[in-house]
Amino acid sequence: MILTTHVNPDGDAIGATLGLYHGLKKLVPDGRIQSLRIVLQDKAPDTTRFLDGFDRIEQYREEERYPCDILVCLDSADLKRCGKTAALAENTYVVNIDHHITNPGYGRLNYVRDISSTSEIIYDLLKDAGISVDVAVGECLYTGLVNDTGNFSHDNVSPATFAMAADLIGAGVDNARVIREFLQKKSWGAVKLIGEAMFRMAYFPEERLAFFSLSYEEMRRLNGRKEDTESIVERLIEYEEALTALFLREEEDGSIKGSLRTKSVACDLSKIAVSFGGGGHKKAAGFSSKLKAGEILKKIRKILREIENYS
Ligand SMILES: [Mn+2]
Repeated sequence: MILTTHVNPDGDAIGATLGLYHGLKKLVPDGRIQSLRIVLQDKAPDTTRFLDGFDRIEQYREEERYPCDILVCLDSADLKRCGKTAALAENTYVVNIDHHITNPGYGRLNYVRDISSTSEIIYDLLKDAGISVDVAVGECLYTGLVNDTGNFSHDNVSPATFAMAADLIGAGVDNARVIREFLQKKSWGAVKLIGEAMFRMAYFPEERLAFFSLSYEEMRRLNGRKEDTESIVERLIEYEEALTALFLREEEDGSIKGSLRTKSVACDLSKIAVSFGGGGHKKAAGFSSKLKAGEILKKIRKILREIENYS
């Protein structure tokens, strides 16, 4: 069995994957699951290095063989979001566990729920299976929760989310440690990139859109890594006048990775993201596109101008 998650994995992707990994290890006596592995296209972000099991995460290599009877895809709105590990889905029983409303149900077994995070789904699964959630597992799931709720600031936080958080803290998870390790430890590159984004962000009053675009060349010049750009879109939307934020980042191959956030109740970003081949949630979504950054910006501005009662 192989566990995988989406490209450019975030705290929820890693937290849910490691949480399930630990849970399966507890559920099935040693040796019963043959070669339970975690294989991802990309490296897990350094901010998740403190999590138990981080060193078990393997990066996919073309030349290696991956015997696989069951492939579990976590936090991936569609199969191609898994990147190169999507190839393992061929002739394999695919289990799809996710919380993105745009998920089409690409697995043989699909467990998709519209809740805060995939980590919250894994938490429920572990509880239902009667698996005890200890500190190590709890830290993984708590990190996922903190990631996808914007540290409990988004409106995907439900009473069940807080109940889960309370249970994890009760099990010994150190809230301050997770926040410090995962959220408040930024590399030099990350700090510089956020500074650059804040300094150079544009604002389009008609669409109430905060916007920043980063070329691959600029990212290299600032010594930034992909994972260092994670929080930029969340910072753009902090501007009080802005209703929507768009962050575009050029990949090495010239394609554009887009991230969207909105405060508007009239706006459904998951639909916008789908129209660019991506997916996500109403208030947070993303996509990857071959279009030029300028074209994407133009299209999104037009879409926003056409939304009724946009406020
Ligand atoms: Mn997620």
